Amino acid sequence: MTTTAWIHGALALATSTLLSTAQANNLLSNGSFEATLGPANGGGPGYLSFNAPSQSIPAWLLTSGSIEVFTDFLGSGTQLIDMTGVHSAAGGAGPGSLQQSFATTVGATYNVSFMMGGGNAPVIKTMEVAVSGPVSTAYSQIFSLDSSQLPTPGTLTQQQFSFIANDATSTLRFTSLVNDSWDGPLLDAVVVSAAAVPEPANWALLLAGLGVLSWLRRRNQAPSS
Ligand SMILES: [Ca+2]
Repeated sequence: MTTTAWIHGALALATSTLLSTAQANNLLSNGSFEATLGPANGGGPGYLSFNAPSQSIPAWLLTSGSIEVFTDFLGSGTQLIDMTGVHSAAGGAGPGSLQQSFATTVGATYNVSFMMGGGNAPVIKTMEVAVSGPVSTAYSQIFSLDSSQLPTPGTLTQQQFSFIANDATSTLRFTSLVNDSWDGPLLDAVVVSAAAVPEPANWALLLAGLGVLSWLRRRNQAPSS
């Protein structure tokens, strides 16, 4: 094996190690709502409603309002959540608030991604997304979606943000802000992962390899005397 081949091999190893570090695990359980009671109970495409307080959605806590497990929208897997289950005007408990807590390291950065969608009037679906712990709120933002702009009714779009944890336990909470909506805001594929912090040894190997490659290239390009 030549020196250059060896360096290329080492670079590939360091790069793949860095990439695998980035492919972090989901800190949430049942983030895609596939472990719920939805379709089986409904006997096929359809929905199932839950009112707060409820722990019927495994790993999640419904703290207020109502939600529905849907099976006939284009999310991830076969099930997702309609965050406004049965709205108040229809005699329901209104927009839902769904949360899950997980362990975090104070000062560490976390990436959150989720899918959001909607259908039927009103076309604008809004949802507050917050991360809080016993000490303070690390993140709070209102996500708004014009569901008439979706390529296909029922399509969901990817959303993401990052937060720095203030507490050893953080609670991610989704709260629908739409009280006269049948379909949406829809929620699916919620993933929380620790931001990749590459091992110093991997970075050192990567930088050293790049340095040697650069030196080899310069040496090869040097005019022969
Ligand atoms: Ca799903």
